[in-house]
Formats: sequence, C-alpha cells, structure tokens
Amino acid sequence: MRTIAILAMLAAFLIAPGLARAQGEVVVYCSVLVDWCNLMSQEFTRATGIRVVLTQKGSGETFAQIRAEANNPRGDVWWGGTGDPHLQAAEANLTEEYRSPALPRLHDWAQRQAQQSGFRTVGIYAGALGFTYNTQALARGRMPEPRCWRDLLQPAFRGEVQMSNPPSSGTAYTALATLVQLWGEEEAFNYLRQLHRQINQYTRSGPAPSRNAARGETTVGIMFLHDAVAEAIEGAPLRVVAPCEGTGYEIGSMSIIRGGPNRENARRWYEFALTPAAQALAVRAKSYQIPSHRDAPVPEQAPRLADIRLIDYDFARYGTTAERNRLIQRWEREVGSQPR
Ligand code: S7P
Repeated sequence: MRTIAILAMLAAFLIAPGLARAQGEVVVYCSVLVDWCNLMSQEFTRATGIRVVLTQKGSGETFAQIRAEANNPRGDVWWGGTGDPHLQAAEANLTEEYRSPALPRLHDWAQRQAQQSGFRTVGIYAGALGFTYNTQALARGRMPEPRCWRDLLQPAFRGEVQMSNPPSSGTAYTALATLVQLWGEEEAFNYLRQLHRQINQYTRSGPAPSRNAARGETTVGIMFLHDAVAEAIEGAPLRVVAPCEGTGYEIGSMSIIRGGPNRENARRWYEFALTPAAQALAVRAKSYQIPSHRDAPVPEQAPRLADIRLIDYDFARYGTTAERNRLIQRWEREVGSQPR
C-alpha cells in the first residue's frame, strides 16, 4: 500500500512539471481587428488551458517588430495580417518551417501560400481590396457614385479620399502592388500621383479608412472590403465597392516565429487556428473574411471572391523584400513626399 502511495506521489511529481509546461503561455502577435484577437485568445485558453499574452498591431508594424527582435525573439506566433509581410518574414528566416496535418484540408490559395514560403507561413483567410464611400457625405457633397479606381480622380473627390500609408501598412502595400499588376508600373504610378491630390490622410493602419468613412470623417476609404462590410453591418451609411477595372486581394496568414520562447504552445495555437471551429469565431467578432479551411462556414456577409473581378495576384513576386522595398521607396520618392 505504502509502495503504491509512493509510486503515485512520484508519478504526480514527474507529471506535474510536464503539465505546467504543456499549459504555460503563448505570446501571440495578432494582426486582425482587436475583437477577433480577444475572442480567439479566450477560446484558445478555454480549449487548452494555455494563457495567451496578446499584442495587437497591423501587419506592417508587426513585421517591423519581429525583424527588430530577430536576435532575441519575444513572440511565439504571428496570427493574421496581410500575406506579403509574412512571406518577407519567411524569406528573412524570421519564421519557422512547420507543416500542419490540416494543410490538405485548406483551400488551394492557402496551401499555395504555404508552399511559396517553404512552409514558413500558411493562409488563414482571404479578402479582396476595394473602397467604400459614405452615402450621406456623398449626397451632401453632390458627388457622383464612384464605381472604378479611376472615378476617384474626379475633381469632386479632391481631399475626400483616405487610404493607409504604404511604408507602415500591409493593406496599402497590397493596394500599391495591385495597381502595378493591374496597369503596369508606369501607369500605376501615374495614377497614384494623381490620387495623392485627392487624399486627405494616409492612416497608419489598414482598416482605419473604413472606420473614418463610417464616421463621415472622409467620404471615401480604400481598404479591404470586409472591413467596410463590418462597419456597414453595424449601421454605418457605407456602400462597398469592388472596383470595375479589377482588384487584388490578400491571403491573411499565420507564421511561427523562429526562436520564440514557447515553441510547443505556438504549434498548439497554429493547429487550433486551422480548425473550422476556430475559424468560425471570426463572424462572432464581426470579421468577414473568407476562411481558409474548406469546412469552415463562410460568413453570409463576406464579399465573395468569385463575384469580384480579381487579378491573378503574384504573391511570389510582390511578397519579396526586394520588390516591396523598391516599390515603397519609389512611392515615397514620387508620391508620399510630394505636396498635395
Ligand atoms: O482584420 C482586418 C484586416 O484588414 O487587418 C489586417 C492587417 O493587419 C492590416 O494591416 P495593416 O494595418 O498593416 O494594413 C488584414 O489582414 C485584415 O484583413
């Protein structure tokens, strides 16, 4: 009897530290809207017992942070955000190769994102780029209904358009790369120089222009369509436009940070985030992207990629550091630094 009690104590002693390690914490850099970050963290902790230490920042800023911390990584997993900076992080060896058993259950575009990065990132959602306008501000200003990118150059929209800032925002970089792919580089920069005169503010983060259009602080906002849909569902007088010439899209991605302090828990998060149940949480947090798991429900309100004239976005090319730096430097030189 005494031997059994001692063995039981010994077993408990051996198992307990393992359990503590299995629970512990995971440091998540989250690049979607804060409500979704919080809900996902709560549900992950509920499912696993692992505490989540969360930092919410846009994709451009998170990429900059991970790069700055390269010699002493503090984050474990980067969840969400536009795919291009995830590809750059993979190229810079800032993230770790990992092949989830769930990979074959993901849509082709999400699997392609993984293959293109040498399995250092994976697609978790998709969403198309476009613009939104405040119908009340438009009516007040007697402005014409914009349907195409080129409509935003009309004199009526002078000072009425907002977009995020390409050097700091993954969304704005998607816009820049989209226009270059749509029209060729010279024509795209010609457009961007003219658009510059219409801009009232380049915001730090990507979703800000839709929030500001919802409040009537700008008439037009350029952003991912799902961000404007979220505002419209909350009752904002916004119309959401997939531009007539065609548009690009993002593959929102997830990566494990190389050398992070809680590697096993990063993998637990990664697997959890690829389940249909976890992906279905988005809509509860009022996020309306297309989920990457084939079995995850697509929110009824999500703009359908099949209904939009999408370009064949070249993620392999526009996700490289060389291309991003080159385009952003050109944008700063020829557009951002010019008077409006
Ligand atoms: O969740 C909204 C969303 O638009 O924000 C993400 C992204 O972090 C935006 O980054 P920037 O602020 O750097 O533009 C998108 O991936 C996502 O769809």
